[in-house]
Amino acid sequence: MTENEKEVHFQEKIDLEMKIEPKDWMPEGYKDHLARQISQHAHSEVIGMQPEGNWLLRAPTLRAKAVLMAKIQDEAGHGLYLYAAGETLGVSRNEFIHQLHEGKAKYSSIFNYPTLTWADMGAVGWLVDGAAIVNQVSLQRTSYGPYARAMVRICIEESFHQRQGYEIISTMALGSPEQKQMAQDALNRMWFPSLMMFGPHDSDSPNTGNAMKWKIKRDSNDALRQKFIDKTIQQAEVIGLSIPDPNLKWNEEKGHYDHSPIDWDEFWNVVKGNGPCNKQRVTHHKKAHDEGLWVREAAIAYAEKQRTKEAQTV
Ligand code: FAQ
Repeated sequence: MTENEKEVHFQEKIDLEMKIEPKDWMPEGYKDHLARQISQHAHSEVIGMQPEGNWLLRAPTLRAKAVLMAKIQDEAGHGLYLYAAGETLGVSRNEFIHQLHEGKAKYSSIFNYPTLTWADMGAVGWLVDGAAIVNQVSLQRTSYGPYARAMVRICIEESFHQRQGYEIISTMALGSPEQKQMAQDALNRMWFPSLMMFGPHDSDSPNTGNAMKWKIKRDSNDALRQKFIDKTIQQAEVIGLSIPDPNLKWNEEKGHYDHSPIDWDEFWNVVKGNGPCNKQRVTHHKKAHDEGLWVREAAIAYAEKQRTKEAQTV
């Protein structure tokens, strides 16, 4: 088959909703696009452990601490599934991490905001995991098999994460006036950054065209953001919190809520590395990575030893 025929056959498979698997032929552009998105997704899961790790030693009860610990460990697992999915594209995990440290690979803007109070643990689970689920449920139907399968498993765990966050925020919202104020303050600070997780407007999203053609993305940034807004407003109402947007209004004609414009200057500033915590997050990741070198070396040495042993017994 010529390259052109291979490309036609590839697109036919995509159009027929068939999954592309690691050994299948794929255009370089598809491979690069996936490696970029999967790695930035993996980095988000891992960097996302930091804002929550900040509260682990200050959780108000033993139960809250155990639940938060389990949740943070799940995020590490999500990073692992995603790095493994990314490695099937021929890029090593080391290379992905190198790109993160060099600032060539991105991670979600939301994790560059500080978590100032315990209520933020509620807001992260409720809003950040809630937004992540909306995005990831859609990605369960992505065209690349290893990414789609990772998403199925991740979504099951994310729904537990969203519930743990909602439990924290609702307990505080229905608690004393001071607790309710903390919950409202967390919502005020996290609302717009959560909407930014879905990326720029479709008209300013350079990757969407190919992503939709190749069915890597199944819904656009704006469509997913709107879905998240529509479902989250009711959740806020149930616990008596107000979404910090005076222009939220049900639009009968569209069947969706209208909302205020998003501050895209703030978004790009954070994406470019100038958010409140960007430097802290990457510095911490580098330090942890360096300090873990001996663990990686020990694991490699052990695997080598086992291989030699097995070779000798054959
Ligand atoms: N932050 O052309 P588009 C989680 C970049 S997991 C930073 O629209 P695309 C779990 C984008 O990369 C959360 N950068 O790009 C958890 C591109 O730059 P590039 C992570 C962003 O890929 C919870 C440029 O802007 N989820 O939270 C952002 O078509 C709690 C132009 O944008 C995923 O990663 C942003 N928000 O659409 C963990 C889902 N938005 O790469 C711990 C998978 C855009 O060309 C605690 N990813 N950019 O240099 C996706 O679905 C997509 O990649 C989008 C962006 C929707 C994020």
